[in-house]
Amino acid sequence: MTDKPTYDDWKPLADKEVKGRDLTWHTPEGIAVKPLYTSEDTAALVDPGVPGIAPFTRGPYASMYTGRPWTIRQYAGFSTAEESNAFYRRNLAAGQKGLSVAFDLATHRGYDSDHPRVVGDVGKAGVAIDTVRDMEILFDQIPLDTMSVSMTMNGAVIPVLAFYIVAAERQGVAQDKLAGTIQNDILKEFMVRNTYIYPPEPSMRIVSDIIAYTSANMPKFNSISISGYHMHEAGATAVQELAFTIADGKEYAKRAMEAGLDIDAFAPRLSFFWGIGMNFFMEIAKMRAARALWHDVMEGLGAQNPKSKMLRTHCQTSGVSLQEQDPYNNVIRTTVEAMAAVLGGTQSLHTNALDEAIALPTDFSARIARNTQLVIQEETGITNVADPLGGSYYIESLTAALVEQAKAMLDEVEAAGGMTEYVASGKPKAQIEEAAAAKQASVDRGETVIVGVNKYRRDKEDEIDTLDIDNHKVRQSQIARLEEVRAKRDDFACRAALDALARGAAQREGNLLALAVEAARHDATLGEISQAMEDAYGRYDTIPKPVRGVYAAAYAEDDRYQQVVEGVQAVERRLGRAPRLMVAKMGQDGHDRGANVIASAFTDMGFEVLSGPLFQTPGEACAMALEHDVDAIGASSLAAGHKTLIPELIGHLRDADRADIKVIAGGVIPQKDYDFLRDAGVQGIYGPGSNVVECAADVLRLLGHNMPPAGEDLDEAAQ
Ligand code: MLC
Ligand code: 5AD
Repeated sequence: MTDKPTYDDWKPLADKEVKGRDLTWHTPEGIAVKPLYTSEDTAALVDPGVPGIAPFTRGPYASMYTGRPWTIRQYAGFSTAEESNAFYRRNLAAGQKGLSVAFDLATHRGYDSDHPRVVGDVGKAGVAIDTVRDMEILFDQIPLDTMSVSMTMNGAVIPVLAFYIVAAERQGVAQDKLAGTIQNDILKEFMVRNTYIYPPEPSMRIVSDIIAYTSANMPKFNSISISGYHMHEAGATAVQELAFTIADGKEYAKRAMEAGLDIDAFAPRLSFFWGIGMNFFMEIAKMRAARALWHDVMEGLGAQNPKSKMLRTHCQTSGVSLQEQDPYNNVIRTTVEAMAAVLGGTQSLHTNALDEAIALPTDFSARIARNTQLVIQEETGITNVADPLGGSYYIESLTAALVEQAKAMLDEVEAAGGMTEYVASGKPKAQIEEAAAAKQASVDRGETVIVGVNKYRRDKEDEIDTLDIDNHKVRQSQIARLEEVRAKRDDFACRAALDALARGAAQREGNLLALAVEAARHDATLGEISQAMEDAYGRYDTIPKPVRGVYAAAYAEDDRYQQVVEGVQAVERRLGRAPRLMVAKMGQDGHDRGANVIASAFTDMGFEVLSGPLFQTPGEACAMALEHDVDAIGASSLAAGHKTLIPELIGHLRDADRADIKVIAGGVIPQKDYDFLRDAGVQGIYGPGSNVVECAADVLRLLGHNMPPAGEDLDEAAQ
């Protein structure tokens, strides 16, 4: 028998075929992916073993999908509890298996629907929940003793979980029967998602109080969903997502142990959550690497029970990978991402709807999203073998590379004193923003191809039907119910329970969730329960600090970029100072990836950029713009508040006699709202897929500069 051919035998053949071109792919993680993997690559690696046995690289359960398929768990919520309940019931009847509640931003940030700061947010990006009564309606005719329910809540996690427990009680279901998951992952909120309420330290107490409460009273409930998803969406590389998420998990486990809990009493109910994007094999390897890493971390902390060391996860396909242009392509993207999640061994999955980049899902788009999973689960045969990719030379090599890189990053976190400290230093946020800016530059320059956006773009787009929510109507109905609940309750008992909660928060006594459950039984509202704790802890504010230099470096040689930079300089000569842009985030929308990318790119191009704090009211944004005498305001909106908040901002500018300040808008804004916004005075609208350099060129034009179209120089344009 001849010797088995090796990489060295293959290399000259490949070189000849491609005439010596280097076929190495350098990923954003800094991994050099070779054009071929062979048994030589895996010979030196530890064998990944089998699913269901430590270190669980190949999956947490022995039989995996051959025994039970993953849970089809679509994240949803909008408008009122009644409407969301009806939507859930339709979806369950059509094949969905578990529930996952999306709350509106007012709820996330601990405000009742009648609070003046949340006028634009009520019922928009999720369902509005103010009281136990709303929660009862949300789960009407959905038996909470058999349905597993995930709730994505972090800021107002105490009142929401308390409402859930009490709503179940009113359904006749005891706490120990409740199966589900609460997100309860506050560290990543400070890094990327931004729906925090209190400062980091008291927020960490809340997390460990919940872990303590659920491990004592709710044995089937997952106390936390340690989430990399939002880092992924904010632009993190796979290594950043892996390392920071595992480090978050370790931090929560350590805090719970410091609070006196036995690790094996709570660790089996810690769960994870990954974002799955288009880098197919990388995402599969990421999920496998995570399981191996978590196993080692938990061993290091002294866990004995195998379940404590077994990483179980939910996955969601990537929202930012989906586009407004040619939106049916999104069905294909989501299918590919869902396949990666499944081949990576997820326990539960959400597939995004095709209208993601425009609005919340309609019944139609939600059906296609759900059917994507049903088809994979029931038609492809993928579920018939546990971990079908185990042993692939490429997958195993990539998994090992990710483990190694993530370990180095975990060591860095450890050296900084753990993840709470590391997050407080702002370093992980800055690293993720840098990766995001680099990615955006690569898309804008066409190096990363997005079909239908920066390549194969259509001349004219077809309009698709999108969901529109009348937030004024939702707000009115929420206010009516709040009044009804407040009128009917025993105010004295309610006040006493809230006072006990406030004391518990201030004096570090008792369990905050237990105290809030008592207040919820007396129909305290979400805003009241949040406020009781805010009195002790205060509300946390941060000022965005955009990264610098990433854009400039990516565009060092680019003529058009140079033309824009010169345009900025010309305006600067005319004004006697650099043109000033304020990037505004109004309402409770904390999605700031886009705002940060704009701030960072415009700074590199020579603008003076003022980043407003998150959560401004239109009045506050206007006051800040006037104080700093800006030339233009870019309002970034990703949570559907644009039709309320942006016209209000323009109204304030007009009242102050400063209609000369140009207002542009960017983010998730449906085409059908463009005319409405233009009529209101918006002078430029930039949806997903907009080129940042061209956006800057437009702003220069608005500021009176004679900026030529792309591809022409100024002299041609003048002719
Ligand atoms: C599973 N089981 C098996 C099995 N597979 N038993 C035998 N053989 C097999 N092959 C058992 C399990 O042990 C378990 O029972 C039960 O079946 C359910 O399986 P599971 O793996 O626990 O699945 P599930 O209940 O779906 O839980 C998955 C999870 C959980 C652990 C990842 O945390 C979860 O559902 N998370 C969802 C989080 C989510 O939806 N988040 C949305 C975020 S959206 P037992 O008895 O052991 O429990 C978001 C967006 C935004 O964040 O920003 O707003
Ligand atoms: N309904 C359905 N999906 C939602 N998402 C966010 N809010 C909702 C909702 N109310 C999804 C989107 C988004 C991600 C954070 O979660 O895909 O990108």
